[in-house]
Amino acid sequence: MQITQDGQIIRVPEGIISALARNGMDTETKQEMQPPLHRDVWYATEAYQGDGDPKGLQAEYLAEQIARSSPSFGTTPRERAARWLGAVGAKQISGEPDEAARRAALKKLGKKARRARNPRHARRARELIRLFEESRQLCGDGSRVVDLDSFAEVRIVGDLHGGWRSVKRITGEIGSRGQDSALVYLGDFPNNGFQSAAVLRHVLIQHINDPNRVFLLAGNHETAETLATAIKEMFKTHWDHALKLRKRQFPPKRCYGHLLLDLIGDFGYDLGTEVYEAFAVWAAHLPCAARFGKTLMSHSLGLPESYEAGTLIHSIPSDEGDLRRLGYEEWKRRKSTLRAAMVNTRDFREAGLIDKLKTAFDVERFVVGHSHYRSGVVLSVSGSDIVTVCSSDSTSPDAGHYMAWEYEHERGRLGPGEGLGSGPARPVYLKVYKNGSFELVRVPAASWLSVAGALLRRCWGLRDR
Ligand SMILES: [Mn+2]
Repeated sequence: MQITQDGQIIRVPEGIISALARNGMDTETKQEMQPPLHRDVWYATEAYQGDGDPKGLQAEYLAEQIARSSPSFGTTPRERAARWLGAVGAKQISGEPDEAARRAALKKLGKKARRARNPRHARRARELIRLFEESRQLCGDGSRVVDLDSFAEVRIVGDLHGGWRSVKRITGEIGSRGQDSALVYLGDFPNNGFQSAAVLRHVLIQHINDPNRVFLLAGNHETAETLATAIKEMFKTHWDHALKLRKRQFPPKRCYGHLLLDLIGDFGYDLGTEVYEAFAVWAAHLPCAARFGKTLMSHSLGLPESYEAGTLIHSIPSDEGDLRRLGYEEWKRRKSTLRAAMVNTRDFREAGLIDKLKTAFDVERFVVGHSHYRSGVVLSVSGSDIVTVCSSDSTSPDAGHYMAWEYEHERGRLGPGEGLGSGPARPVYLKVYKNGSFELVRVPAASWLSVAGALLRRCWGLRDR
C-alpha cells in the first residue's frame, strides 16, 4: 500500500495494513485521510518497525494508555490518530514473548489510569495550563531579541531537560540576585529527563513572579510535536540509541522522558494533550535570543537560508504557523526562519556564519546552550568567543538514564567533527558582566547518597516529590 503526502509516496508495510484491517479499519479509503494523519501513520509505522521486545512492550503500554484514557474515539484528526496508534501498537506486538513483563507494564498502567482520575491531578493540570498562559502573555509577540542593556550583570542557565534536581541545585547555587541582575534561561526545559513538567512549572513561576528580570528563551525542545513524533522519539530514536550505548547488564526500563507522553501518563489523554497544547502555544511565543552589550545569548547559532548579508534582525515574527504546518522534522531541516535556524544549528564552522551574526546583531561574543556534551567550553571562532552552557546534571537520577553515556558517545563522535573541541560535560551556569568579562560557575554534581536514595525510591515505586 502507498499513501502520498506533499507529493511524496509513503510506503506502509503490509503487516501494519493487515493489523489495521483486523482492527476494523477501512484501508481502502486511506487516500482520503487528512495530511497530518498521513504523517502520523507514517511515524507510527516507523515507530513500530523495530523488532526489539522492550520497544514492543513500551508501544503496547502506551497504546493501552491512549485507548483507555480516550475510550470514545472522536472524529478530529488528533483523536483518530490516537486510535490508529493504539490499534497499530496493540496488534503489531500481540503474542510477543515475556508475559510477566507485559503484566507488570499493564499493572503500572492501571495505577497511572487511577491517578489520572484523581481530582488533585486535574488541579495540577489546570494550574500548568494557567501558568503557560500567564507566562505567554508576559512574552508578547513583538521583538524576538530581548535587550538586557539596562542590567549590570546577567546569569545564564543552559539546557535543563527535565532534570528537577538540576534545577533545584542551580537555583540554590545562583541564590538571590540584586535588582540589576537578570536571569536568562537558554531553553530546552523538557524531555530527556523524567521531570519535565516539574522543571517547566519551576521556571514558569520564576518568570511570572519576576518578568522584568527573568527571561526564558526557546530551545529546539520548545516545539510542538505530534504524538506520533513523540512516540518515535521515545521508542525509536532514543530507545535504539540507549540500547546501542548500553554498557550495563540490565537495560533501564525507561531511558527517555518526553513531556507529551509524561502528561498523557499523568493526566490521561484528553487533559494531558490539553496541557501540551498550552505548552506549545507558550513555546512558540518565546524569544529566541537576548543581547547584553556585545554578547548574544541563544540556544544555538544559525541564520535562515534566505538571510541576506547586512539585514538587521530585530523584530522577528513568531514562526508558530511554519512549525505547525511543516511538522518538527521538516521545520528543523528547512531552517527557513531565524528561530528555526537559531535553535537547531550545531555546526558553527559554516563559512562566515559567525561574521554574519556579528554584523546582524552588532555583537562580539556568543553564549549558547544545545551542546550538552561540551558544556563549559570556550571556543574561538573567527576571533569571537563562543561559550557553551548546559545546566542539566547527567548523574542526577531524574535526568535520562542514558544521558551520561550519550555525552561520552556524542563528544567523541561529533565534537571534533564540529570543530568545537571536546570539553568535559558538566553542569554549569555563566555570569556575564557589563564590560563583557564572564565567569563560568560549576554546579556540584549530585552526591552518591542522593543518587542512591532516589534510585531506591524509584525501585519501590515511591514518587520523588
Ligand atoms: Mn538540549
